[in-house]
Amino acid sequence: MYLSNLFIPITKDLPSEAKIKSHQLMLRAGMIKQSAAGIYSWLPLGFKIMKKIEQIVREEQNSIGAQEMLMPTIQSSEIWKESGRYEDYGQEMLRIKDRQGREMLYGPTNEELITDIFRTSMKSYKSLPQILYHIQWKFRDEIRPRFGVMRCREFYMKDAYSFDLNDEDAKNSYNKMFFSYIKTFNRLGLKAIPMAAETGPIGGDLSHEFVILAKTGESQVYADKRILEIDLDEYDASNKSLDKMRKDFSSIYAVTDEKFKDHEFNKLVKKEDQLKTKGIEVGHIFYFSDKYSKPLNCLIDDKQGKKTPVRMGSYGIGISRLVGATIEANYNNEIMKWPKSIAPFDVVIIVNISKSNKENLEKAEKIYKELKKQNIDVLLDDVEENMSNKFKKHDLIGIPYQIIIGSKTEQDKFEFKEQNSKIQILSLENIKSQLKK
Ligand code: 5CA
Repeated sequence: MYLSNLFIPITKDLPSEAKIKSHQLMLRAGMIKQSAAGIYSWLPLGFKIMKKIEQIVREEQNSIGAQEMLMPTIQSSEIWKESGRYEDYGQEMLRIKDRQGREMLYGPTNEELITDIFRTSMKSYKSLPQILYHIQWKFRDEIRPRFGVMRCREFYMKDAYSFDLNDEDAKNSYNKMFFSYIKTFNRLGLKAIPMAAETGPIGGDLSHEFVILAKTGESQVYADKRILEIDLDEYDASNKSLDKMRKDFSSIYAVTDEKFKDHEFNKLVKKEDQLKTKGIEVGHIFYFSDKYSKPLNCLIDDKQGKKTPVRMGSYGIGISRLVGATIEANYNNEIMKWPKSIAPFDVVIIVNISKSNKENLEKAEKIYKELKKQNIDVLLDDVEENMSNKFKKHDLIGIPYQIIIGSKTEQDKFEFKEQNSKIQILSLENIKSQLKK
């Protein structure tokens, strides 16, 4: 992609409500544009990053056998009346009437709809276990949408639902999903700490929030510092049961505000290890057994032929929120830093171009073609602009590697720079092999 062809409306004008860095940087880099309070359009740069996050989430869900499907954004109120949540959900639910006067709603979550799909299709324990998921827009009419994509009214979420015969199997599904979340956030370059959490309007008795520590987070969290030392890359999962694995990642004290009890914290965590800070919730998982299957009459024949409500859990990841959360976790002043796994491009070629000198651009185009051949996703900055502006712009966009073609470029050696490191002078072959790594 040539920068001159990219729709990337970089701006310096920020609205006063852009209070936190991720919101400011996303607007400045032309990643999103607000269309109404808490509702955003995703412009090409922001959209590309969000899609990369989505793809990693998808791969990790598929790898535990979860099956992707797609449910609609608009739901009928009938199933919500059956579960009793139509009234309970209150003003956060956006209610709509169709032309026949039927009560509809924009889905804030999908427990009811998936239970309805399941009850009409699956009748026997032989079809269990199942995990179904979709990645779809949700709407919650938040009283105070703020912080850009972090607390929106319309947001993009992966939500998965597990179906099992009994509580023991269902806990196994919960543990499987728990561990897959640890892996997912690790691939996204994030340290998301699982914290014991309240279940809120989703309900149930077992729940964890996955929280990234950040000063601008909205959740107050309390933890034993030692939980920060647990590292998936050093964890040996061989011969361990899923239950043991979940416990290894969640037995050190870490809770959200609602679960916090002062005396318990002081009793369980040494003073010097106590961590009281803020965090961003990027995922939330729930085990709620028959909370929905019972009122919705979603019954399964067990091995003895007796009908029993299917046992369920639900598992969310805030995909659009993760774009902002990743910025909050990694930015440095006016510089965004994307983990390589989700960076909008692998590398940018920054070319010093003037009207009189087209030679640099020709060199750059040659490199561009070579890298493209290797399946490296490269952006070529072919805009006529002074180099210091170009550097500022690329600091903002945050592509992890730069190749600089300017006065210092020799015959076949180029300036190559990894974000936050020194410039190296390398041949194209060396650059290719560094990028391939
Ligand atoms: N049905 C369950 C699990 S699928 C559920 O809806 N859980 S949730 O309410 O915790 O939402 C899941 C994730 O969506 C959250 O962890 C958060 O990352 C994201 N999320 C929730 N509300 C918003 C919002 N208003 N703006 C952006 N992301 C949100």
